[in-house]
Amino acid sequence: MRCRKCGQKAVINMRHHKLALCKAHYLEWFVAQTERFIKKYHMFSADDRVLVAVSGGKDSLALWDVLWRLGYQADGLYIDLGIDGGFGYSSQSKALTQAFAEERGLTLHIVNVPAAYGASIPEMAKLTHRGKGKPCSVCGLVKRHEMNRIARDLGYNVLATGHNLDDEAAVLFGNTLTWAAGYLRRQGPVLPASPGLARKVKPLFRFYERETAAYALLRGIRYIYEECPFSVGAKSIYYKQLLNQLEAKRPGAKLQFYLGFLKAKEEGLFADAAEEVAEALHTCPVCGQPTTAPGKCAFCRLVERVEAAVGERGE
Ligand code: Q46
Ligand code: ZN
Ligand code: ZN
Repeated sequence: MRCRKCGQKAVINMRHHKLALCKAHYLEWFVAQTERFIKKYHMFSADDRVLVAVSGGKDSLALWDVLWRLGYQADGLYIDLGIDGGFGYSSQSKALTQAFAEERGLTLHIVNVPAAYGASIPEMAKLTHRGKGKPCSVCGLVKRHEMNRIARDLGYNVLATGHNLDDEAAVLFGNTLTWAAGYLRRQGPVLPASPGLARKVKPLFRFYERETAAYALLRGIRYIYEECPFSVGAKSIYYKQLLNQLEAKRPGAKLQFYLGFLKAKEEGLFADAAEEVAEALHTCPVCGQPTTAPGKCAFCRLVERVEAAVGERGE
């Protein structure tokens, strides 16, 4: 297989694009495509202050690397969840993220959840009996809240995450299986800013996972290979496998599935319902973030319960 641009040996063949490229041209293509998507979907411009949520994994570090190369004002946020999993998942991923930022002279903010709230994510889930042994719902709630908080407190108007097409298609597949209209309504590469919340963007959403992995590897980015230990058995992994089977038979099916959804939304699917939801939000009296709950937001209620349980434990 030869590179379409220079005829050298190709390192990657993207069947859905009918495009094979060598290392140099692949790296160039990936950066240019990201820039194209940022513009096409009106994600942000050079004047915006972007906070990139980095986990130490390939996608978020690849995203931060690309934004840095493109000259955007992009700082990083690492949330230390206090997850060990027998191999120091959080400490390893934090060290890799810090090394990445130092090598490039980039600003990295770190939130340490156990230090800030008195319990790690798995402890919070146990103490509050949430999630049936899985800390993922607590984790999602805390991560969302902390990203919004840091963006608001430090004046970032855009929050960027490294979700790739495989992630997005799997979430869409899950939401479609249950016709979860509320989630479908808010799913997309850009979630506009609302009072108290920064705009959320996913600049890598049109890249297949193997493409972001190839970018990170070819660029020599050191990232954590292991997944979070709690991701084992997650439904999203099963959906990804199903979609991969489909993709193997029909190259491009995943991209078509997702882009078709975006087009349907653009044409008005869920449009009426979105207005009703926007009106239902109000401000949490404790943290000031928007919430649909009648009183305090879910995060503040969680923290209260964690504090009470930690107090009872006599710490
Ligand atoms: S939610 Fe669950 Fe992830 Fe949090 S506990 Fe790990 S697997 S990191 S995206
Ligand atoms: Zn080439
Ligand atoms: Zn709150």
